Amino acid sequence: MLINRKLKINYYFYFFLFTVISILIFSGCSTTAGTQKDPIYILNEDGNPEVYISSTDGESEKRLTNSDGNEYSPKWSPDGKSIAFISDRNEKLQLWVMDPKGENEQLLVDLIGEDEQSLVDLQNPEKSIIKKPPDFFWAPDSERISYVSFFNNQIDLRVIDLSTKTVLPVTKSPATEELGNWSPDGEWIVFTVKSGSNKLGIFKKNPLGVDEIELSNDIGSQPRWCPKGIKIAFISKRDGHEEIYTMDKNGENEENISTNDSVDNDFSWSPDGKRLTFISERDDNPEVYITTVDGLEKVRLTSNSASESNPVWSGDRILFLSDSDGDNDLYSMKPDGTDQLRITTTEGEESEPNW
Ligand SMILES: [Ca+2]
Ligand SMILES: [Ca+2]
Ligand SMILES: [Ca+2]
Ligand SMILES: [Ca+2]
Repeated sequence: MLINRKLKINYYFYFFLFTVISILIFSGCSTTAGTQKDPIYILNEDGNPEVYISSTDGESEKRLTNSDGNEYSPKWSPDGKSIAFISDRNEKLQLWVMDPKGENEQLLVDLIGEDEQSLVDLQNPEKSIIKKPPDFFWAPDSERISYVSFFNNQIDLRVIDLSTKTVLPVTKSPATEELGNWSPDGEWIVFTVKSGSNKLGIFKKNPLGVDEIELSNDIGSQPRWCPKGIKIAFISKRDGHEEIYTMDKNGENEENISTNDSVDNDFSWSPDGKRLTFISERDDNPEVYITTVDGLEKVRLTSNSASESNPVWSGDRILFLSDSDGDNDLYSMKPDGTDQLRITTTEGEESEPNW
């Protein structure tokens, strides 16, 4: 009896230990997946861009798409289960989604109408009405995507529900809007009205309600909520050149935080919303910098005569592009500029990194 009982206690103890260890390992993995995902990007090696994924250490990379068309703008869903991207493989710009292995590609929606396709040629932007791939942003719930549409010769913002494929108009006006991201609570979409209206500026709208609120009368670009939802950063040329501004989520306290006569742009929030990384040419050529959200403390993180671009802050690292060996490659570093790591080594052009 006693031996039996001892065995039983041992059994329960080891079962308990196994469960605890499993939970620790499992939750550790899912935490990582929720923050710093593997870098995805476009690689154009032979005139045919494709979506690629790399491990964070650069040791393994994999092509995810295989089409004759041009792919653009791969973006992770916040839950890390899907990658959305744009492709013109069907002779028109469309929004697609696939899983992280590059399988189960699914067409979501046309971004441009039949009549407008002939006006858009992203490979020759100087001849194109739209100069860059239409913006789109995952909702925090990973179930919806906001995007820019170009139909009936009109640029508007829309939201598609991924499970039902229902499309909801966010704006419907002759004005030209530029899309920003979702507020972290998923309630609001921030956007700018750049032309074609007597009310230009930065607005927020709740796509499921009726509220549309003006935040700024500046026709700033790239409005982005901070990950904690407290502030919105944007680029403004109100001083004649590009500067990074912040404002409170209600539009108050607009503040120039880059404060420099050179071009400052291309910013990305830190996950805690306390700092931003950005590109500045204040030291003669594009370099990666970080700044505190009040703009008071700035640190240059890179130092070379090459061009750095597209810094993306995720977890405790910054992913960025540099053409230091003649063509763009993907690198990452810590937010203090140390531990720089080269991720890709191709002779092709990497672009549009996301992680
Ligand atoms: Ca392709
Ligand atoms: Ca419009
Ligand atoms: Ca540089
Ligand atoms: Ca390269």
